[in-house]
Amino acid sequence: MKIGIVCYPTFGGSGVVATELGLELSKRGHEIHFITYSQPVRLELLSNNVHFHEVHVPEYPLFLYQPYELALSSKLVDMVKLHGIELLHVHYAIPHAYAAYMAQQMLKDEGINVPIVTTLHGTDITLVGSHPFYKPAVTFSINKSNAVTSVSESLKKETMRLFDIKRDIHVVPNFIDLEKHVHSYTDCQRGMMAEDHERIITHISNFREVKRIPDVITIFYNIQKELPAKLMMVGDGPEKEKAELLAEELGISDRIVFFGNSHEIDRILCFSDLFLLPSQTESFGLAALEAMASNVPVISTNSGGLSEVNEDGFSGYLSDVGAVNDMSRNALKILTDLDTLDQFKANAKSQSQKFDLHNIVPMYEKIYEETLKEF
Ligand code: GMT
Repeated sequence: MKIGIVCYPTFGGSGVVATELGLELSKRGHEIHFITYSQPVRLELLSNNVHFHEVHVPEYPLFLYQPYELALSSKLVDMVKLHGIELLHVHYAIPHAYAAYMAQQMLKDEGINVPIVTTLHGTDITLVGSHPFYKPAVTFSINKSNAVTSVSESLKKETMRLFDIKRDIHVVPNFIDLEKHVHSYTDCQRGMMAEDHERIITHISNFREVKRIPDVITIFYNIQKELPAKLMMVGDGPEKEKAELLAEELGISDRIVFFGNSHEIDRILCFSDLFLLPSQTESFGLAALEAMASNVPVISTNSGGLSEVNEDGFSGYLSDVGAVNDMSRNALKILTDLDTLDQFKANAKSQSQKFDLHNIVPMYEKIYEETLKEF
């Protein structure tokens, strides 16, 4: 199949899923066209059947806001015509599903029919999409898509609760390429980051309010009072400075490394002992899955789809949002004794195998085939 993939090309989970999906589909013989405003961060190699088409938005002084959707719709029309793209798979409803619908209508006018598959990722529904300013357009775009997928049961339920949805939603969970996470957790140059007796705790996110970054710092503060530990803070976003200030106030700055956005997630996870994800809400928690695939158990909240990913008492522990003392106690339960830690590491790896890309990607292929047949 010739598939056009639209996504945010950034470090965010939706862009990562879209990119990894495109790459795997290309290995399975499909021709993939990424259409977005810059080359997706995880898309390192373009090839015979992996193409990238940049959406340009010319600046014009009349516009306070440059019309990205318009530029994207036009680019989609051009690329479908030029490359014979058979299906558009858009990741993140806003504004991608809306722009794809406009492109579909323009193409229809020229006798070209292209179905749209929309994948809902989380904040497009829970935080942004349900805002009254966007809600009618998001509802319309979901209902007009030819197939809709959601990354968890929880997100599907939220979508049905928040919007007037008149169609079915398929649940296709996030996935992981286990072959990329084959390293052993005993040999990861951890000596560069910490002493042998220190535990390494890691958090990776876009440092937005929804991630509850102060909770990460507080949980780590409680942990390091009980045993020697270091905290790796990976990513960048509006809450980063607050986190740095809190660490200073608590007198633990020298125990925390702020990496910023990193292309070396695998290396950092390789030397990590525990992953913290105390989010307010999380439709899935791809970062937690990546941690588990690297043998790293997860301390998370039980919000959104996290309970579909992290199994309480097995791959880590789940607590209520804001229950930092409970999360600290659970972290210490895992970290204090080395045999327990090893057991949780092995469990985390085994839990991640449920999301093996070899089982999940065919679910998307089946949806494409059915959509094309029915369209
Ligand atoms: O907030 C983020 O983590 C970024 C956001 C995105 O759209 O890039 O992530 C969402 O999509 C990911 C991939 O499906 C999910 O794993 C994340 O849980 C989800 N984030 C939230 O729901 C807050």
